[in-house]
Amino acid sequence: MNRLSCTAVLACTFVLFTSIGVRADAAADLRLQKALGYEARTAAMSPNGLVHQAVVDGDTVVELRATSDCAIWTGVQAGAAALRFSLYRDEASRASLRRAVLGVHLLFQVTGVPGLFGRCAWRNDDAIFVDDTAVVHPGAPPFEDYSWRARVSQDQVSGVLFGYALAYELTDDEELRVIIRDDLGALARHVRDHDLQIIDVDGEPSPFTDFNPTTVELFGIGVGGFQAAMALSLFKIAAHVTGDPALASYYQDELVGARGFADLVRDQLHVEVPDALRLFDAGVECDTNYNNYNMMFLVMLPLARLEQDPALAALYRDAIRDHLWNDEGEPPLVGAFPLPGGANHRPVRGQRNSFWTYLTYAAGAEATDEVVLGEAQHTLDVFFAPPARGPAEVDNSADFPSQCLDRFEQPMHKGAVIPYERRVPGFFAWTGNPYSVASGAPPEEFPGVDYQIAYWLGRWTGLLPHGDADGDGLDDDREPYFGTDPSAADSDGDGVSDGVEVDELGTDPTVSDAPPSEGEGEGEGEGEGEGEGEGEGAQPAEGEGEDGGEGEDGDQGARPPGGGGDEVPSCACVTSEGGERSLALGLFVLLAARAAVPRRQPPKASG
Ligand SMILES: [Ca+2]
Ligand SMILES: [Ca+2]
Ligand SMILES: [Ca+2]
Ligand SMILES: [Ca+2]
Repeated sequence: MNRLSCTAVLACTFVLFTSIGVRADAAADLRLQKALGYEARTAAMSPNGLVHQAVVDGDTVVELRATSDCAIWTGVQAGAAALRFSLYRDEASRASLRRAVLGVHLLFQVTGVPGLFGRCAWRNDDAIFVDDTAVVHPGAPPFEDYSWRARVSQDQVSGVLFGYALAYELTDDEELRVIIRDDLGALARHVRDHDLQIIDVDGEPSPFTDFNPTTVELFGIGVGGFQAAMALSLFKIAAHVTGDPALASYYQDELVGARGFADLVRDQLHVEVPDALRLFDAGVECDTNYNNYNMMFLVMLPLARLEQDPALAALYRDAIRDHLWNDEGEPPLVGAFPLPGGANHRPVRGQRNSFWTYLTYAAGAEATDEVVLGEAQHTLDVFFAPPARGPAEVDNSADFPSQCLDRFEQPMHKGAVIPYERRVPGFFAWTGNPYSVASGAPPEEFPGVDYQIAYWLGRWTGLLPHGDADGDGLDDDREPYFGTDPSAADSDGDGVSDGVEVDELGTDPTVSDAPPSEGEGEGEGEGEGEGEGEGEGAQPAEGEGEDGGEGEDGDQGARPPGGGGDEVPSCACVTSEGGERSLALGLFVLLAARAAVPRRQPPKASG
C-alpha cells in the first residue's frame, strides 16, 4: 500500500530550499518552493517513474491509478525535469530526469513490440487500481512481473515527443540519450512502416494514432494539419536523435516534399471545429477542446526548434502564432462568402496560460509582450501550492455568469477568464477550459506536472524572473549549485561573468580561465541565438551574451537556443495561394470535415 506522508516530504523540500542561502524576492521564493514541492510529490506518487493519479484520504495517498494518460504526463514531467537539470546540473535534478525518462522507457519495454508503447505500466504487486474499461496486457519478457495498458493515443505520443526531445537535448547522461534514440527511432520506423499509424500488440490500429491527414480529402481538400503536425514532429525529432538518414529523408522528401505536410500545418492547423460549423449545433457556442491545443503546443515546440531550414522553421513558428497563440484563423468560405465566426476559437494569448505563453515564446513564434508575461507570472503566483487538492466543487457563476454552453452543455462565461485560483485543481490546469463557470474534482491529489513544466520552462527561457542580486545572469538560486558568489558577478575574477561562464562558455566559474582575451565573451554569446539545437547540452542564451547585468531587460533577452533568433517572422502564411484554396470549402466539405474532428481525443472528464 502506498501510504505517503506529505508533511515529511514538504518539510525536506523546505530545508533544501532555505539552505540555498541568498534570498530572491518573496514571490520568486514561493514560486520556486512550489516547483520543488510538486516535484517531491510527483516522485512520491510515481512508482516505476510513471506519473499516476492518486486517490487520497486526508493527507494520505491510499491508491494510485493506472490511468489512460501515464505516458503523456510522464513525458511532460521528463521535460520539466530536463529543464530543471539544465539550470542546476546537480544530482537531485539528474535523478529526477532519469526517473522520468526511465518511466517513459518502461512503457516501450513492456510491450515487447519495437516502437510500440503503452499508455501506462505497473508492477503486478504495485497495488495499482485499473478501471475495467482498460485494455490490459501482461508484460512481454523479461517484464512478466508487469502489466500495461494498451491502445496508446496521439495524446500520449505528444507528451513522449515533447519530453524526450527536451531530455535528449539537455541531459548529460549518455545512457539516457541512447534510450531516447532507440525508443524514438523504433517508434518512427513503426509508424513509417504502418502507413503513419500505430498498430497495437493485437494487430489492431490504435485509436487516435492515424497521422495521415487524409481523413477528409473530398475534392482534394483536407483538414489534416493536426495529423500532419504530429507526423512531422515525430520524424523530425526521431531523425535528429538517431541521425538516421532514412528517417531524415522520410521527413524531408516524403512528408514535407511529396505529401506536403508542412503546407497542411501552415494552412489547416485547425485545432477546433470551425465556428461556422457551430451554426449547426444549436446552443453549443463555446465548444473548445483544450486538449487539442495542448497536443499541438507539445509537438510544435520541438518541431520549430529543430528545423534548420529557415523558411520551414518560420512556417512552423507562424503556425504556432496564427493557429494556436493568436488563433485568429480566417473564416471558411462558401464560394466567395465567408461564414460568420473565425476558424477556431478565442485566442489563447489572452487566457493567462503560463505554460503555453512560455512555450510560444520559447519557440520564437511571437515577440514577447510584457503584459502577457506579467499575466503568466501572476498565474504561477496564484497557482495552488502542493499538495494540490481543491474543494470538491466551486461555482463562480455569481461573478462569471453563464453565457453559453460547451459540447457537454456545461455553462461557460464569454468575457474574462476565470482566475486560476478560483478553479478547482485538476490534473493539468493548462488544458482546463478557462471560461468554465463551475468546476469540480474527485478526492485526488494532483502531482503538479502542470505547474512544474510551466515554471521550469519560464525559468529556462529567462522569461520568468528570479532574483539575480549581482546581475551576472546567474540567478540567485543557481549560484550555490556552481559554487559561485551570489554577490559577485565574476566570482573567479577572470574577467568573464558567472552567467556567461555557466550558460554560454561552459567554463568553470570558480577557476580563473586567464588570460581571457578581450571580448571573447561577447563573441561567443552572439552566436548562441542562431544555434539550432545541436544537442551539445545547450543552455539558455542569456541576453546578448554580454558580461552580465543584462539578464532581465528587453524582450530578446534569454531565449532558448534555436528559438528563432531575434527576428520576428513576418506572416504571409494564411493568405498564401494554398491557404485560399483550402479555405474555399463548400458546406458539404465542411460538414464532412467535422466527421474528422472526433478522431481527435475527446476531452478528459478530469481535465
Ligand atoms: Ca547572480
Ligand atoms: Ca555571481
Ligand atoms: Ca569568471
Ligand atoms: Ca572561470
